[in-house]
Amino acid sequence: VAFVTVDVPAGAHRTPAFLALNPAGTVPVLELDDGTTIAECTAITEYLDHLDGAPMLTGCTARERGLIHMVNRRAEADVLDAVAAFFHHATPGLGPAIEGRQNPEWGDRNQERALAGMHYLDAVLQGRAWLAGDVFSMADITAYAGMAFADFVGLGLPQRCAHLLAWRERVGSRPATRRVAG
Ligand SMILES: N[C@@H](CCC(=O)N[C@@H](CS)C(=O)NCC(=O)O)C(=O)O
Repeated sequence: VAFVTVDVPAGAHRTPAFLALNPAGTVPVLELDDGTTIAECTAITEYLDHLDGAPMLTGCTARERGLIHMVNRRAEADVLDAVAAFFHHATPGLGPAIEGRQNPEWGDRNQERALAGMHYLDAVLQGRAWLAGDVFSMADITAYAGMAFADFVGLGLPQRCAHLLAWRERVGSRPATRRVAG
């Protein structure tokens, strides 16, 4: 995959050229050789994970796929998207040129939602190494990204969530994570 930087703080994701690739005006977007565009992290992950017919992150059996998608959706909605809503509404976000109509109360509500989402993930991790069971999956990546975003926006992590914090160390020490962070 050839990576192309999109200058989000400068509003490059709101230009007509970018909106033609993804009308939602968000990164990332995957552009295939035939011009097809795939947006949404989950959809992009599904595509890349199935390219060689041997998925490693999205499950092989019906049971694995069901569990991975359930936890992934909750990590996405209740942590990643909630942190994003906190960032866009309760902080200066991407700045006045991009943040058109902010609603601080909605931002605060989403801070509570994000913390509740982290407590949910902590409960899921009781007695298991990874969020969807014994195998590292897309759900772990989504949750890890949500928690990194929470750090970035100063939302903080609940210290009482011992399972979640230990899992975070586990994900952070994986070679692929270290390569991205590093
Ligand atoms: N549900 C989308 C969320 C994408 C998203 O929110 N991306 C952020 C990354 S910085 C973005 O483009 N934000 C720009 C904005 O909200 O204006 C996905 O899974 O790809």
